[in-house]
Amino acid sequence: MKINPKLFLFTALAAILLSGCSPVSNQVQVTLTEWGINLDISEVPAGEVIFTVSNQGLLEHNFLIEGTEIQLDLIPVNSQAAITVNLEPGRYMILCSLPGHEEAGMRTEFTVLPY
Ligand SMILES: [Cu+2]
Repeated sequence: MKINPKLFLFTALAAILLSGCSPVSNQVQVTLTEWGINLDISEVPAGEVIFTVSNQGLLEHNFLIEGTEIQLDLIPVNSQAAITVNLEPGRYMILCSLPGHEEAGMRTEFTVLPY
């Protein structure tokens, strides 16, 4: 196949421009296991944030953002739950509040960037 150099350049430029202009994600994929909380991204812009929380452990877990009212109650094994919240800029702790779970490692930091 012959590649048209002009078309190639245009496509490359378009790809660069599009990636530069795409909005920062406000969706966070959270994975719960024994004993940890993993986030696919640890920073989001302020405003609406969608957390999708997947329990890939062998025990039930919950999801709580320390210092807020934001909480998802017990998430069964092999299930996922989602919550949409509004967050002010700042640093937050995400944890599982079941007895002993936070101490065992189910705690992680999360940053909401300024407007
Ligand atoms: Cu837990």
